[in-house]
Amino acid sequence: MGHRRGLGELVRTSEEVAAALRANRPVVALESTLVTHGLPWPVNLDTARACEAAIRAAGAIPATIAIWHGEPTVGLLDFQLEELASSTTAFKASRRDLGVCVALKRLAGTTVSATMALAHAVGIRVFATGGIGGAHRPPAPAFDISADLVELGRTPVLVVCAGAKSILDLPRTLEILETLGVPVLGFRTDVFPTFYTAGGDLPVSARVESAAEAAAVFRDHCQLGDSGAVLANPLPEIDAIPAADFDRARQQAEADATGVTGARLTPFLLKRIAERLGPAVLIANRKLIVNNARLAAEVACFMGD
Ligand code: PSU
Ligand code: MN
Repeated sequence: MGHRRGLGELVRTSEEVAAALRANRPVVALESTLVTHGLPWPVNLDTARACEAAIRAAGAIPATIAIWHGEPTVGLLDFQLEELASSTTAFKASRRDLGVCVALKRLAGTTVSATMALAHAVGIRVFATGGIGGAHRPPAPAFDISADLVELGRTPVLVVCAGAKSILDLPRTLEILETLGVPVLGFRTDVFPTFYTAGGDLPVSARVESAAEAAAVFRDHCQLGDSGAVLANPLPEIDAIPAADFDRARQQAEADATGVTGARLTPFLLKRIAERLGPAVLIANRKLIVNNARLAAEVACFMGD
């Protein structure tokens, strides 16, 4: 058994992303489980491309991350993105699955936890997604807690998201983030956003008013410790889904989810809810993901060296 190689040695970085990192230009990581498991074809591909375009328009370089037939890849090329988006057999890789996917040469979308690990391995500090995973609600087991939270507790990457969906136990999710030392910053909001529904009544740990302020907070946070941080960016209320409609769909989805456990639970609930609520949720979902990509790029531009 040789010495343990760093995660970074196994990672393939696209030429464009590698050049940007060498030149200290702003780079934003994007995850790919929302492409393989979160959104249906062809909205998934369209959303992924729109994120990359929004990041470029804001002056940063996008780095979509996935496992490409066994290769952890930072900066998917467009043909790779298209194959991933149209695949019906791609895996969902969280942090623990990285070694499995490499050794068994799998094609996989990476979750927030796996994407954070790969982004950090190559030196990317800012990452955009739709929503983070968290602690599930009953009847899921009390210990069904996403690896996203654990990774946030140990990897210094800023995750820009629209909060988390209320399929999760949001109070418990926020308590776990506090326990793990993860600041939850509200972007021009005092409350933790609830993805594509309006409202939310749980406080964030601090509010920031600008991308520059978010970058300053994250830089100082990293000087003082090793954990990540969340920047929660609410979807404008005008685009949001009424919370009562969402709750009804959630309850029906939970009733249908009997026997669905583990990594399948989150995609199952999201798919059922989207089916019940119709095209409005896809429009809202796409919009918030692209909003987050844009904000992440703005923050990355203020991160400096
Ligand atoms: N939340 C969403 N859409 C998603 C996900 C979460 O609204 O697509 C994905 C993300 O990739 C997240 C993962 O990292 O689900 C969490 O899965 P789990 O709960 O199995 O850890
Ligand atoms: Mn789980």
